[in-house]
Formats: sequence, structure tokens, C-alpha cells
Amino acid sequence: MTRTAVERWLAQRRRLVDRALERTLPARRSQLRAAMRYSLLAGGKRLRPILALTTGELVGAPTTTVLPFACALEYVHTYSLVHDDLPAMDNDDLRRGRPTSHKVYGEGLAILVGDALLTEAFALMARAPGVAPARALAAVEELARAAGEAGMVGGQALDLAAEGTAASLARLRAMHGRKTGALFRAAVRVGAIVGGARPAVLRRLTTYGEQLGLAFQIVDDLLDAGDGGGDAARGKSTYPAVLGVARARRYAERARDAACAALQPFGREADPLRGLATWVVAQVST
Ligand code: GRG
Repeated sequence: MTRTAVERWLAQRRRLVDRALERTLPARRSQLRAAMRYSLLAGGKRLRPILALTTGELVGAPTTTVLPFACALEYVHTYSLVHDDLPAMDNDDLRRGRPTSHKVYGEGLAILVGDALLTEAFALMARAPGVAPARALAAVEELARAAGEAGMVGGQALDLAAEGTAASLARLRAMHGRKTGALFRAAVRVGAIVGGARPAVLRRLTTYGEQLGLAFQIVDDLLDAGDGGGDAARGKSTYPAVLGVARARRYAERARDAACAALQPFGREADPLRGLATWVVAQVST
């Protein structure tokens, strides 16, 4: 797929996800609800829900069946961003082009926004219609593990502990594999699990998700470095800091190629996944 075709596909999928998210969280006369909507409906690329929808459909699940799980992934992702932006973590003033939750609603409510989004994510999955209970439970466990100690939260703890120290490539991979990678991996797996993927298919999609998550993180670091290096200024180790820009770029290209190689047995229906991996890395290659 050309870059334009991938971007058109992403935009169309994003609209579908945005509409579904809006339905799950209608406006209410409550400050908490307003603050939850402020962060959840603030835009964002919706990559994780799009991945879940795409792998679900790839293994034959109807879109509507996967949608609640896709929304749950975006709830968890948004919670992590709201908490990550807090003064006790990254202390950021801007997110998705707007003031961060705690800047608008105060720290207390921003903490509660994250808590509520995380909790409601699991309610969304628990009441998803039309999914065999065993598959729904497996998907719930998948997201719980990816978000929890073994995944995103554990990765964030490693990140906090490592601040101000120079990490090795191995430590960087271990930290990001959990902090960012686990949710990408879970996104492709949750869709495939809801759709009842066979083990061999699930293994290939898992590799795709892991390699895409790695490429995504390296590209994010490279863009940050090109943008003035906010991460480096905060004492964070990044892929370009450890590898240098040129090697970091090659590392991202290798991850993209490994992601696409994992999709080799699939036909044209996996083209959007191939296109997405290529699109991610194209942000930093010329
Ligand atoms: C606070 C529990 C807790 C976890 C925080 C993911 C994370 C862990 C923090 C986010 C900080 C960060 C910049 C991580 C790198 C990964 C990344 C670029 C996330 C942003 O994801 P995008 O680009 O965001 O998909 P949008 O806004 O498009 O949804």
C-alpha cells in the first residue's frame, strides 16, 4: 500500500473507533465524566484499537464483536497517558495538542480519570455481547497482564528507576518492551483471541505486534530527538542516545522487516498491517 493509502485507511478506521468511543462514554453532568471525555475523546491516532480490529477481522470476527475490546485498549492507553503526564511522573503540560488533564482539572481529578478509565475498560470487555465466555476471559487476561506489573506499569517503574542513568541497549529494550511494547502486543492478540485465532496464527500476529511496538518506540525516540530532545533533557535513555541516529534508524527498519516477515503466510487481507509497519518507520526515513 502507498503511504497515502495507509493514511486513508487509518483515517477511516479512526473515525469508526472515535464513534464507538463516544457511544461508550456519553456526556453527563459530572466533572469526572467531563474530564474522562476530555482525555479519551481528544484525538490520538487510535493505533491500538485499530490493530485489534484489524487482527480480529483477519481471523474472521465481525467488527462489532471486536469493538468493545478495541475501545478497552484505548481506555487503558489514555489512562496511562493521563497518569504519565502528572507532575509525579513526566510532568507534561501538553498532550495531543491540548493542555494535559491535571492542568485543566487538577491533579486529584486527573488521577481519578486514569483510575476510572482503567476500571471501565474491564467493564466494557465484561459486557461485550456475542463473544464466547472463554474467549472474552482470555482477552481480559491478555489486557490485564499487558497493562499490569508484567507489562506497562512494570515498564514504567523500570523507567522511573532508570532516570538519570545511562541504560544499555538490553535494558532499554526490556523497559520499552513492557512500557510501550506490551500494549501493542496485546492489541494484536486481543483482536485475534476474540476472533478465535489458531495458535500458529496467534504466534505470527504476536511477533508482528512485538516488532511493530519496537519500531514504534524507536521512531518515537528519533522524532523526539529531532524535536529538540525532551526525553534526553529529562535524563531518559533513548534509542538514538544509545545507538546513534543512523543505527537507531536501521534498528527500526529491521523491526519493520521482521514485523512484515511474520505476516508472510497471510494474503492481501494483511496489507493494512504491512502498510502500517512501513508507515510508522517512514516517519523517520528519507
Ligand atoms: C503511567 C502506568 C503508567 C504508564 C505510562 C505508555 C506510558 C506508560 C507512557 C506514555 C509516555 C510515552 C510518551 C511513551 C512512549 C509511547 C508513546 C509514544 C505513547 C503515545 O502513544 P501514541 O503515539 O499516542 O499512540 P496517541 O496520542 O496517538 O494515542
